[in-house]
Amino acid sequence: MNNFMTLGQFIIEKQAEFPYAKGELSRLLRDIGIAAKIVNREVNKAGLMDILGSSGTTNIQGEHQQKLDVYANEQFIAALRSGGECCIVASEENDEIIRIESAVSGNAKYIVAIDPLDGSSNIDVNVPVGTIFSIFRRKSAEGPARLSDVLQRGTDQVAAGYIIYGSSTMLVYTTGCGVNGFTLDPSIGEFCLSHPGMKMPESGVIYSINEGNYIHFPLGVKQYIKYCQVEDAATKRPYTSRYIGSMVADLHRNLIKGGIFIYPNTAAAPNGKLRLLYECNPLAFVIEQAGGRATDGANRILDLEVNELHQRTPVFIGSALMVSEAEKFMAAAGENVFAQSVI
Ligand code: P6P
Repeated sequence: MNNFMTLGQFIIEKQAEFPYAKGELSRLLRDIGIAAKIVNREVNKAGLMDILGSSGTTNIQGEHQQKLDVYANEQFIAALRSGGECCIVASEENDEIIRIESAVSGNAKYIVAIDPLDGSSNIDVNVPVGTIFSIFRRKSAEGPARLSDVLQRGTDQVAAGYIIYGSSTMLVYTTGCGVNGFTLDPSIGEFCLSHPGMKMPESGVIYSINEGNYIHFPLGVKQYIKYCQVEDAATKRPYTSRYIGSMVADLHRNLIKGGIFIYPNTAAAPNGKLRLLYECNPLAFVIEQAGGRATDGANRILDLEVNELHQRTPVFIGSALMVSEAEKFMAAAGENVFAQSVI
């Protein structure tokens, strides 16, 4: 008798909690789990196969696509297409939405927004990377699903999560009833429940930000970084700086240990770098469900209007007390104040 619960068993058992417990969302999560196992197999062989390095193409973001970016994108789209529950995929790797024709004429109700392989520039140096996914129900009642079905607020997500391909491969997701983590057991090829009911520490001592961009940060962010570095035993400062350059890996560590991740705007990038639809919204859903907080420095990420497919947003996400502290510095400094230096 095995004493573990697989992702499939968990989904079926929890299905009653899903707002639309007819099995479609369960099957959709199963499809994502299948693609994750296939991508994991290739990520783990990177270096042994001709699958490292750039594909020689660029995506709409103007970013060089890694071979594994393209491969992961193809695998998730294929799994969603064959699963039959998804009618549109919005991917970081594709300029436009992808209509799943077989589903559009059918009765597929779900939209999936995905970053198939986030942080993939780290693949060649064996740093953990991740997949981030966000699931909506289509809003339009009939006819082919359309862009307006995709451009929904984060609060409208019915499920969201990520896969981290690291020292072990984990799938972490929420359907709005808490957060659960599953670790892939390669010996049986199943994701098994390893982190039930994940809760983010209310505070922490880790701050994650690319300090190489310090001179370009808003004044409030500069002042918060200096606050993190001040010696103060009562508040366990100075904090520890940890930044991997792979958002899923940084967020996963902070979810377990406590901490704050910040990718702010700059004068040159007024909306920051990270994408709202398939990076910040799904991760904000997970982090909030685990008891954390996610804003753009002032406004709740999940409440932000989504007007464009590849819309970017500044993001402050992590332990609730740390994010609130950072927001105080942002409010006191005023919006979009880019003082040249802060000692
Ligand atoms: P920078 C990876 O490209 C990514 O989208 C996130 O995973 C990561 O947190 C961030 O960008 C790193 O960006 O500008 O610090 O290299």
